[in-house]
Amino acid sequence: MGEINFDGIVGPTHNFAGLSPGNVASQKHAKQVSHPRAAALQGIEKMRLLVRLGVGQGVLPPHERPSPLGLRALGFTGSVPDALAALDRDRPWLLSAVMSSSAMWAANAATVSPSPDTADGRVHLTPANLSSTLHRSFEGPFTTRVLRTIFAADEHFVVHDPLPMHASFADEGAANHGRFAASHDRPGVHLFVYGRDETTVVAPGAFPRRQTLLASQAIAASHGLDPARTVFVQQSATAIDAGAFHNDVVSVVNGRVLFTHELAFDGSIADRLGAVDGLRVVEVPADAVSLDDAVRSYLFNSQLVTLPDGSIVLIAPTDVVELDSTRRHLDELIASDAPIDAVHTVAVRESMSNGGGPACLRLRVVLSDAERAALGGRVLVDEAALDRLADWVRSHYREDLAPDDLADPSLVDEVRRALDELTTLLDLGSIYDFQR
Ligand code: SUG
Repeated sequence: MGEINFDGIVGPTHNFAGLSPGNVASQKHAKQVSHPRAAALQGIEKMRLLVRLGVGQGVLPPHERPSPLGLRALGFTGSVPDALAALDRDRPWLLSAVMSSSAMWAANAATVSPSPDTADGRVHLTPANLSSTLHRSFEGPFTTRVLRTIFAADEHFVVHDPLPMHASFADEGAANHGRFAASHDRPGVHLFVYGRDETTVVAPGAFPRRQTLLASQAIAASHGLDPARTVFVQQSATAIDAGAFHNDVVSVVNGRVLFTHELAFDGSIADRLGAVDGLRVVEVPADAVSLDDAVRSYLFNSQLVTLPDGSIVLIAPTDVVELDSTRRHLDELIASDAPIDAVHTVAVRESMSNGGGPACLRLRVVLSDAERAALGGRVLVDEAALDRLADWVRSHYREDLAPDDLADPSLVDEVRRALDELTTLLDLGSIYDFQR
């Protein structure tokens, strides 16, 4: 039994549109020129590091853009370039919404419960509805199609429908969920973190609370998790209002370890996690690293992984060594007896500029050998497969993309050629609407 990180491949329309209120980096970089080729290659190099460290690695394909669902919903049924031109003229922000490459943040693709924890002994996945932002609300149905292609073997896997598209069911997937377990094959304790209960309406001007308690509870129930081993904790309003729009911006779980900022939760988080045997909470005090520095550096949006030799390493964005407070604190942490043995940094600046660090880019799935063997497609990658993906990126992706380029008709053709070839590389069949 082992963990596989499925990373979202950054799409050819990766761009900075400022579409996510409450996400400081997205707002700050709005309308800047993006670099899709560099972005996708940075993601591939991060995966290469994980492969070299001996951690299972998979990929999820980019979504078709412009979003066919988004265009249909807006009443466009004819020529795609004409639709883009009309949006560009009348409502440019909707143009960037249908062109967004936000599905790259696979931590928001779904919530996953591995088979040792579910009532029927199968792996359960619920694609996130991402109902809090318009551009991301287009993702759920296609994510469902992709997951049902990869996790198709129904003796092993259940891919649920996303929760209904209502504010009461607002769900952002694994970014607000962590699993504690003594080892991957042991029964886990699930921590679901929510921003508001389903009856709360957030005051205008406050940053959005993107996950409801009801959504988290509905997922835990449909996955058949043991209520005695399932914990629901509210994220602190202070953290959300400092820019922690997902809980994975301020904490991360691995094994028996919770690495978290002091202000991520109100009150003692350890007291809420009594069900975790041998729990180790590594809490970073606000006077060592302020919440603002945590959000700026994405210290906690690191991947915390157990390597084959049993050591625990943090895969952090390079930003953590560029900022004094986080560099100093990490040095102290590694020298201490805290259960984090080493830090590896990865350069994922293009993703970071939209508020996505190393942990945002991956969906963790714990699988047995039999489950792993039952995966559909050719989505598990080794270094040779990553080389092929990098070549594919180099031959199809633009170096730069400016806001004005989003309506360029030739971009539509480029995206289709790239994705068509990718489905062959990953052996996924005709998953895209344009292929059907
Ligand atoms: O949902 N950014 C994403 C970042 C998601 C990060 N994921 C996790 N924390 N797991 C979001 O806010 C920005 C798009 C833009 O502005 O162009 C965006 O969607």
